[in-house]
Amino acid sequence: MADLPDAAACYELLARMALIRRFEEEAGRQYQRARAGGFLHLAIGEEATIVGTASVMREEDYLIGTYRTHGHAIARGTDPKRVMAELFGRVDGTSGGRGGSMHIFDRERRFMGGYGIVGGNLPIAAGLALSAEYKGEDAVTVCMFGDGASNAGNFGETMNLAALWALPVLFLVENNLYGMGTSIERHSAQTDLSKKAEGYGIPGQRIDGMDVLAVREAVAEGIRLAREERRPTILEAFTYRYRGHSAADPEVYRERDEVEEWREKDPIETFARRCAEEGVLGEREVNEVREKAEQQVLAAVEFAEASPEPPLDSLYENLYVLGGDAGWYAVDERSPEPHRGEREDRAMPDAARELAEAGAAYAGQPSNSPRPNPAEEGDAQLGTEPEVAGEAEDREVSEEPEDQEVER
Ligand SMILES: Cc1ncc(C[n+]2csc(CCOP(=O)(O)OP(=O)(O)O)c2C)c(N)n1
Ligand SMILES: [Mg+2]
Repeated sequence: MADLPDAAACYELLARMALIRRFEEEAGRQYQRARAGGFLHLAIGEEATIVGTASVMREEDYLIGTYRTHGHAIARGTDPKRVMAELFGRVDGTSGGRGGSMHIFDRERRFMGGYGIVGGNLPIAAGLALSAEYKGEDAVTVCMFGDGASNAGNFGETMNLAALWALPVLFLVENNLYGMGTSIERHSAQTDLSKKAEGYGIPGQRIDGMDVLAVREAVAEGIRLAREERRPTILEAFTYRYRGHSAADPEVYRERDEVEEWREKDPIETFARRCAEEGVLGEREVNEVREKAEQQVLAAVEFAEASPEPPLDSLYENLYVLGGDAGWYAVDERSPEPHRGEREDRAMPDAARELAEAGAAYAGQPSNSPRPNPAEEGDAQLGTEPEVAGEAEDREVSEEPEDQEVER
């Protein structure tokens, strides 16, 4: 077990984790109140992986993540007020209110997003690392993504180029055991994700993502390898999200007991307890950390509420369209039947099966006539969002796809 750093460093680690936890709880509440719009993916439970990583990065280093990255931006130093304003769709948000929860971005702090496309951030990370190499900079890129993303085609393409071109990049898999409602045993042929490094001749290591110090130590070494030896690494951090995949997740794929077991390893509680036991932080400091987090988050909500919505005449700013045939198309193809080797006939809970059947029935509707385009129907003015890949999938998890309002 890694030794505790000095009191100031322990205080900072605890404060960041507590702030992110409180921020995300509040984001969930504001989503229920329909103040935060779009989709919302919370990383409650994953704070040690996020904070441990960011804590050993230099200012010049790049961090890039997925759609579950409110905490990543805050860990990088982005003001929680601007993150909350982004969730509220307001002009003072990190993306001017245009991106929402999945697209937090802060170029100044070199937090490069925020991507709704699973695995979409991987090649971009290689590009960031290549640009640093090209410009002769010392910056290292840290790329964080989910266990599910490690199956994407561009995972292999990115790893190959990163290894081949000796790019200064560290890949960190946030293995929370699920890709949406699909457990790792059902989505990855190789469940030891650190072994995926072997095929590219780069180091791979598994770490305890619930232990902020273990994450710090391994990430610091991975960053050193990238910076000094131009060697990419894959780290697989075991972590867990206590909440559903997104706010619209009935969670039929896991048992309550499993969530409770992980809560007992809570990264914030265990770290606070250890700091107290070893006499590095007193009860006063631990309470102070919580109170400060509370105040910062309430101030963030107040700020977001007071920030105006983008003016209507700015609707077409920052947009580009290729060609004239813009439109949205969805492809729904799924079967409720078990796939060979999955043994779902035995292991699949009834509720999960009913859900799959409902999905298949939904997809089986006649699709030879084009799906309505919300822009053409005029719904766009009413605030209906166009569907992008991530959102379409999210909605399938909900038993009643149209009822997103009810889920909030
Ligand atoms: C290319 C692509 N395919 C499918 C989706 C739908 N989708 C959104 S999140 C997700 C699961 C990803 O799981 P994982 O990589 O483990 O990340 P986690 O959500 O657990 O953090 C899927 C399949 C998407 N957004 N993009
Ligand atoms: Mg996952």
